[in-house]
Amino acid sequence: MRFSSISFSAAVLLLLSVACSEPAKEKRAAIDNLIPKPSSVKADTGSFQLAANTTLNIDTANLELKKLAGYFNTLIKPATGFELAVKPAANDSTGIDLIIDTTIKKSPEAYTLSINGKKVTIKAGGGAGVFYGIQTIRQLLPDAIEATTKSEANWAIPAATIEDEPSYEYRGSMLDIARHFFGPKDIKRYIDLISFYKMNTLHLHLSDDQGWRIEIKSWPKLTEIGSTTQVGGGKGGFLSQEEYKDLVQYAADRYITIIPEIDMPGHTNAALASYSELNCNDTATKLYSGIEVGFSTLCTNKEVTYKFLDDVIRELAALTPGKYLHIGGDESHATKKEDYIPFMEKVQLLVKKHGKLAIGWDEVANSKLEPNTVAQYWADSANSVMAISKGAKLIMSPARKAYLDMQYDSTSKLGLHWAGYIEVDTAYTWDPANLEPGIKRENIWGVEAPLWTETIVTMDDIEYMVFPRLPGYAEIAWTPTASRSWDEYKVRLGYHGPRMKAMQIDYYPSKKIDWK
Ligand code: TNX
Repeated sequence: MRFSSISFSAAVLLLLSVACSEPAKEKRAAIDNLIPKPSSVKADTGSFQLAANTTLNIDTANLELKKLAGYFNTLIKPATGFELAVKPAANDSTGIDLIIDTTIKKSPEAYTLSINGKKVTIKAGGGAGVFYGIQTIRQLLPDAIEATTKSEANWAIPAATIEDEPSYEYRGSMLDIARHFFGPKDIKRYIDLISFYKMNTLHLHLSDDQGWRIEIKSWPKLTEIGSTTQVGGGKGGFLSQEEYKDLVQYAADRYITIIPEIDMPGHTNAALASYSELNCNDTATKLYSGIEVGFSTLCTNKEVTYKFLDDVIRELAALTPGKYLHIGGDESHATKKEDYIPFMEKVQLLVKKHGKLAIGWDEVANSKLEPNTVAQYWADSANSVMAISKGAKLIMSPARKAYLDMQYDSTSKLGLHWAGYIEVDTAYTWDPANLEPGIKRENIWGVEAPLWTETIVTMDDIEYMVFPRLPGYAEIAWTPTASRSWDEYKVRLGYHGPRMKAMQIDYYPSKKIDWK
């Protein structure tokens, strides 16, 4: 009796351990794992077989579609070895149809994707939608599609019909290349990574106390002096205008707009160290490589300050096809409020003079706002509500939820924690339109997750802080809140582990996720 009960429990244990190890091997259909989650997905039976002789069918007179077809080929070529022929679309063609149909009345970012045994069709009102349809196909292909060398896999795309469109128009991330400098190669990788999750904006923080990172031809010492260090005292660096233009184009080819930020009147020590005349006492400051904030200010009542800003904004506007320039305005603790307010008003007018619209951190709301100035909520809901009352739309970047430089928990080796610890669930489980009383859906332009780089030195560091949180921010911006739930999302994210590995992303393996 006793013996048999022992063997019975041993058998149960054995069964249990077999059962427990099972889910790790279990494969879920790729169609169930898409991030961000599409508006509507109907899985079908069968699949489309991608092969060397598959054709990309387009309206060959459309240059944008030609580019998109080229992009598709560059995505799949390393892993598959295929270079698909691009052909004029014909009604009976088999293969992959990329279609821009300008009669579609939805957002140009919306797309439909249908896949069956004979054909894959992406249809959208604009190129952006086609691009997002391509990203969805990419996620439906095996993870091995991300390999950088030829890899053996069954390149099948599961049959389905997907209809999809973004919830918020603005979906972005910010990269601070001022505290630590990151050059074109890293920035391009960053662009590639965020575009995979259908984000459309990269905000580049180009100047701060520790470094000035963009060439300004009319004020050359900004980079000759102001770019030569970074946090910790490294050699820093800067982007030449040619490099910057190339990045803008690289981003545009991925339907990403770069928004350049020159932070002011505070966060300006690098400029103050480069030109003595920008200081009220006419003495250049020393270069700075610490991580304090709030100690520097441009001299707001000197004429030369506005000549300087006019030149900087003019050159930056000429490099920027997008509508917006970011003028910072945060943490200007060394500027008197009575100086800060007219300063931010004058700078908005300079931005306007050069044909652009301004974005400022939420403090900008203390000044009069030009029509269409956007406020970026990061810390102060009262400022943000004031911005709304002055007619502004908001970008939502609440530090306690969306700051990619916040540590995951108290054991994180990188990052800060002044706004709290942000584990993957904290990063995901918030609704921009339900975070602060007084900030409603109609006040919000979109969502941005900023990465400040005081503690971030290498691309690996970037990846570790950005992933796996960024896919969640992308989903918050893309997928309506009513269609999102943490319990469901965390499973999908678990299945993205192998994908991120295939993309060689050095992500933080959060214990909140059952990684596959
Ligand atoms: C606050 S957020 C800042 C940045 C810092 C960041 C560090 C904002 C507008 N200002 O200057 O880098 O905290 O988390």
